[in-house]
Amino acid sequence: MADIKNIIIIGKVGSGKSALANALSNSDEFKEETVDKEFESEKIKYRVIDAVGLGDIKLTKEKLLEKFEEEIGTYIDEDVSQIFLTIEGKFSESEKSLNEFLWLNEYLFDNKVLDYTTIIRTNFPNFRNKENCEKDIKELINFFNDNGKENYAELNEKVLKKEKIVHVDNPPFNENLRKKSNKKLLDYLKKCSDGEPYRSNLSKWLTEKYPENERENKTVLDISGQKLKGRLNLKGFANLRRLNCAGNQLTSMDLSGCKKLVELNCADNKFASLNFLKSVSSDNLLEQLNISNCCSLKGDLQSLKNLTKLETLFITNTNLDGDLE
Ligand SMILES: Nc1nc2c(ncn2[C@@H]2O[C@H](COP(=O)(O)OP(=O)(O)O)[C@@H](O)[C@H]2O)c(=O)[nH]1
Ligand SMILES: [Mg+2]
Repeated sequence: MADIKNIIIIGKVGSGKSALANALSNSDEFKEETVDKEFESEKIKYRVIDAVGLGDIKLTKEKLLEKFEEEIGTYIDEDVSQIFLTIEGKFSESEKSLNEFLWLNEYLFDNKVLDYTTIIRTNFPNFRNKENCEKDIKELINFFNDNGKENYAELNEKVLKKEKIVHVDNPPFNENLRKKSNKKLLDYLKKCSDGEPYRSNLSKWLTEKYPENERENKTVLDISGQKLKGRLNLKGFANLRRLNCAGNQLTSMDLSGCKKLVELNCADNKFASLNFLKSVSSDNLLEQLNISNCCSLKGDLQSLKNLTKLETLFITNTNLDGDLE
């Protein structure tokens, strides 16, 4: 779907993500739940996606990753034009969410997220004053420098020093300000509209090797031991019965396209949770599953619950807990 530009808004809970999504799409549809909305400006089609909030003390990183996969995974598997990272108020109060953002980068975005990220300073009443905005950027650069973290230095290099930052103010019920911030954001997006969108290396590799119109014929797929990294979406493999993707560095999968899967070997990978198994359909045919040697696997075995036909399970050398009935 190259004709629509996906914009994903990520940031701390309460940092103005939904207000930004509303200002951008000129609507009131973004509230608590994650939603997406399509709109058009100067003949360019956009889809804005309001992601799960970061920095929630009740969520572990693994749970957060699960939520991201469930709610925005399919968008990430398409092209992503821009990630809008919202930062509101004092930077020091955003540290937990910034760290989570950079952690998610490895699991969801091939460590390339910063090449597509723009910081949106929300709730910035002086957003029309250039000096104020520049002062704020300097302070932000200093904050990231002082912190001494490699990741933060990268935020300076790839985002701030490239002037990928927009200051806005979207207070509720202020149509006038909202229009101004809408214009500022759309002008900015138009400026970046020629840029290459984000697409994972794995998705590019898969499309090259298995063009989407040829996937339906495949019943067996062996992509083991190929140093594949990140998130694997096997959409279109509608007749796949046996999949071997063992011995890679996969961090998650979307198997919702593979309704006929009987045998799945995904041993020796970097999955953080078994959440990807939820993407198999409820009437799945899976009989054999190998998830052994996935040392980073944590959490419980809940996700195995809907595998009602499962006969054989290899599960040694993981950090999973809980009983198998
Ligand atoms: N003054 C002002 N208030 C804002 C701005 N952005 C969001 N808010 C308010 O801050 C609160 C949280 O915003 P919301 O968009 O729901 O945050 P989210 O959790 O990141 O989606 C709401 O009461 C908003 O009306 C802004 O730019 N300026
Ligand atoms: Mg919200």
